[in-house]
Amino acid sequence: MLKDEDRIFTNLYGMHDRTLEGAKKRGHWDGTADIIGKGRDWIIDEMKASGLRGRGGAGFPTGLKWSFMPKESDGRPSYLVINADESEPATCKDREIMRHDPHTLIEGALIASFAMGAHAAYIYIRGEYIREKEALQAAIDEAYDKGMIGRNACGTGWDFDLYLHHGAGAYICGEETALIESLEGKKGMPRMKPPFPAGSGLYGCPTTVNNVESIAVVPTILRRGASWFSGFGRKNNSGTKLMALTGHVNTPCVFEEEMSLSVREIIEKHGGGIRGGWDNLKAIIPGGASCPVLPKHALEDAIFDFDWMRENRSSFGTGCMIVMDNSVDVVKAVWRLSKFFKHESCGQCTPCREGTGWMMRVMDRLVTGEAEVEEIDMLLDVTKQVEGHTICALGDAAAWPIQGLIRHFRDEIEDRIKAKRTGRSGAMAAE
Ligand code: L3W
Ligand code: SF4
Repeated sequence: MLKDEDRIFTNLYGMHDRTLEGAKKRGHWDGTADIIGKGRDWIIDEMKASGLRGRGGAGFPTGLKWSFMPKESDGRPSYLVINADESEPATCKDREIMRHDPHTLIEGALIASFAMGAHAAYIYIRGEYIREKEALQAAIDEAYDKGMIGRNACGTGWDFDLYLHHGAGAYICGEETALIESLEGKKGMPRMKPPFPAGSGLYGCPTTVNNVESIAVVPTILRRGASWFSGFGRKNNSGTKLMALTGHVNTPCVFEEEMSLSVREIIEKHGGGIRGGWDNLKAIIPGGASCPVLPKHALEDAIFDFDWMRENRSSFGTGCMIVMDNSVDVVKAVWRLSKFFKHESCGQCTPCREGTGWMMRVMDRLVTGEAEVEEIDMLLDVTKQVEGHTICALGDAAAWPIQGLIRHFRDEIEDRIKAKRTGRSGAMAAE
């Protein structure tokens, strides 16, 4: 369990002063110029050694991603883009950083941009995050006023500009290339990859897109050392992480914890246990709507990290867990997600545009029990036609929860179809 002194985010609940002065008192902006003075290679090597994996859902190694950026400029500027379009259902961790600890993000943006040779960074913030935008902009203005960023940032000789861009509320703009398109003033539609943004990103220039939390942890990692950070969690799953618990725990919350604790420890320590006790647990969705649901029997020894979740056919995602107790109609819960993905598909590629519609319509019939039992396998087949055949991960994200539902809760789907046939009240009407 993480001790208080090991926390990176010291103002998660907004109990302290979030201004520059308050942030400095809590240890932020301490020795920033010294860190930059150690040079680009040192910073990137430390980030690699820390084992930090991207905190936005995909878990790609951060230091490795930075190393893809060109060492020498070919005449094009390099950019850092920070993905603050936090829109994943139940994911609400980055918002706490921007509301209460914005200077961790700004200091991280400066150091990360320097390491990648970028003189400018953009933060793309979710359209619905109005208060967060205000808090962050106030902190950016203050950092400019006090010379922490801008010309000769922190007295390092490095010029650095930070821009805050307010999105318009489309989930797909959290996909990194759609976000770049949107920043360029176009419709937020994903691009084919490759090229990855490091080769051709914002305005066709080398770009790295990182999640808010991935950037906000950088200064503390570099101050305390890579081995301090990698000392938490298991190999390949290191560090501390902002996590959240929503749903049927006694105390839903956002918190910082070390990686690789058990799911049960996380729920009991931070969530105050399941409403009605552990035996009343039905299932979890580990870290975002795209992560396949896991039933209670799979969770007795579950470890909350990237590798365990992948090995058990789910995903750690953002680490923001949805907890469902036995009162939950899990078929209906996944049906609701299928509506979400259908609604948020940008419609650019056929398997996703048509497939999300097909999946939702079959789910409509399953949830009311009006489908035929054979349609369960037909639905599974449709998910496989979508998975891996789309431009961006939204297609996969729409397919995986349904696959997880069929894998673990097929009997519940069949029961409601049979109940409908026999006139029993097992099948609930979809809202
Ligand atoms: C250079 C290569 N760069 C990969 C980079 C790539 C990207 C990062 C990860 O989806 C997932 C999605 C959601 N050369 C590279 C390379 N990169 N290979 O690494 O890439 P990738 O493709 O693994 O993932 P992605 O497309 O970024 C993200 C899942 O996260 N998710 C979403 C959460 C949503 C939020 C939110 O609302 N804030 O976090 C939750 O599970 O479904 O599967 O930068 O360019 N060879
Ligand atoms: Fe758009 Fe869906 Fe294709 Fe992604 S997978 S580009 S969201 S249509």
